[in-house]
Amino acid sequence: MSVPTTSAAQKSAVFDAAKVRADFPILQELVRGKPLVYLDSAASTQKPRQVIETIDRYYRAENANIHRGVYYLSELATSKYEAARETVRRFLNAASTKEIIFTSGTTDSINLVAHSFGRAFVNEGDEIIISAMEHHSNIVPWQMLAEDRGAKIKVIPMNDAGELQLDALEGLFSSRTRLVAIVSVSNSLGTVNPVEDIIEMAHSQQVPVLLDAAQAVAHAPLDVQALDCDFLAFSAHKIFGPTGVGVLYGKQELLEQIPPYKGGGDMIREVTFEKTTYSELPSRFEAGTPNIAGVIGLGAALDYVESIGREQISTYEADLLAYGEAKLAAIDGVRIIGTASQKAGAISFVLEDVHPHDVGTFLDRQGVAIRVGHHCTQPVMDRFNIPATSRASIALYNEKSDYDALVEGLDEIIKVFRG
Ligand code: 7TS
Repeated sequence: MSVPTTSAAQKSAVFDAAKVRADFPILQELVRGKPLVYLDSAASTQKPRQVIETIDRYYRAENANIHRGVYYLSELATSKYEAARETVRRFLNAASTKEIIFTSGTTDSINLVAHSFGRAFVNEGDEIIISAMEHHSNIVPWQMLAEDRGAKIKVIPMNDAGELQLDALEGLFSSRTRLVAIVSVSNSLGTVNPVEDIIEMAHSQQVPVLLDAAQAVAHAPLDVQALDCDFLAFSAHKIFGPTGVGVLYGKQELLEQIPPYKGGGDMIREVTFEKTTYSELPSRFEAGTPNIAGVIGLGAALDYVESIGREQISTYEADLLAYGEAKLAAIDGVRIIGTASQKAGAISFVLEDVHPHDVGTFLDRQGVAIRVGHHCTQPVMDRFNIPATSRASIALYNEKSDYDALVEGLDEIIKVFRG
């Protein structure tokens, strides 16, 4: 009789929220004398001890520069760094580690594509399609490119629910369209975009697609081959890893056609004063000493997520988000901004007659951390004709009691402001 093996899915068939919470030391901290209620994971997630300990161990026992030493520590650091690349490859289901470029974050990844893809493929009169709900980091690099090349930005509009209007997308394509760059999950509305449909539409016009997966990455499975996206960007700090490190996935055939972004050490084959030849993928795009500890920490973060199971996380969070939305919507004077049929992670809202900054400051005194402002999506605020929202965003360590604390805080605010 064969011994049954435990698959990752079986291991985590039951999502144990208390156990998950216990992995995050910061959630044990008191804030302003109160237990921390952390509802700002869309800005940055907290880190489990598995990640903290991996980075701690790296600096205590494994630290050296990579790709250049012939001694033990350098070889060890190199093998850990490259093992993290394989972890990312597996996590995204990319075809090869050549397709995984380490960057400093989503913003850096998008700038890399804007710069390198832009230099290779975008010329005067060409067009880039983005959407009405992009984060500034998926708007500004394209505007800079457009200005530089004399290209044009076109924008997929959205409806009052905060859903992209795909019927309008059809009409935006032209023979000059060079790229569609689109957010998978909106950070300010929580909308989950139908990226599969968008990719299919773009590919039918021979246009490649970049996905900004900064928000999507921590909430549901991601498979770049199933999606067939051409580029995908995310940041480690939004998926329980450290700040200052991120990933650009790119299809090998595309990465091979675009020039390096930054020049320096580690990305060259041979340098003379007359001419430099560049190294192979992926190091061609990783000039200089990278964030080695950060990359290794990212690997630990992805292993952590896998040990829990992305399907389990997605199911758990969907239930949690529905609970939060129902509770917030039931408050007299609360208007939820972004009511798409598919949402993940974030709930934005405005409270009648109270500025979001007052909401945020008041909640902070209760130990409740939310983000208020335009969330680096000013065009979204303009679309809804509001200056700012309050945003409560979750990750796998949140519980219904976090939303309860938020709602209690809002009830208090209403009492104060309405007398
Ligand atoms: N794209 C999206 C969709 C984002 O939500 C963010 C950060 C970025 C790109 C940029 O990521 P970075 O790691 O390069 O800075 N979003 C947020 C937020 O919602 N609150 O703070 C940062």
